[in-house]
Amino acid sequence: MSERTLILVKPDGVRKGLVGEVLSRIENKGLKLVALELRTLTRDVAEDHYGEHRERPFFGELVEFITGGPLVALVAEGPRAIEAFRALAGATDPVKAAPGTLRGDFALEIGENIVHGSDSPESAAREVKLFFPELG
Ligand code: DAT
Ligand code: MG
Repeated sequence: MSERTLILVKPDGVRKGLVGEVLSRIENKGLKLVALELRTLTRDVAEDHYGEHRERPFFGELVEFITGGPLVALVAEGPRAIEAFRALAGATDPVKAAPGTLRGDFALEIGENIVHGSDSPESAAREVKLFFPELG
């Protein structure tokens, strides 16, 4: 059974020149790309995407950061794609993320942790629709 997940190479990842590295790891893992685009998020889309964090103290900074430059949004597909990419990404806090993961290898600060990946089938459905409504 195949599933889809929404992945972002966040603005810090694009700035650091890590798009190729992230795409390589996704493809090497065997996940299939089904949509991919470089874009800069509007505040509305950013606040919608991170809606679950609206009440958190870091929400304002998070929205500033994610709208602060171009990012790469993509949808990847494969068996257990959601969990597979979360494993490639590593823990949210890059200091705790295992070496060998994207966050473990390329980030140091929690607010600038290179990538996003949907965390459940429900968020994947919501996020894929938000970023790529044409995928249905
Ligand atoms: P994840 O991105 O691993 O799904 P999350 O959904 O808990 O993590 O949080 C979304 C993003 O918000 C996270 O990638 C970075 C930022 N963030 C989370 N906790 C934070 C904190 N304590 N301080 C600053 N930014 C934080
Ligand atoms: Mg999350």
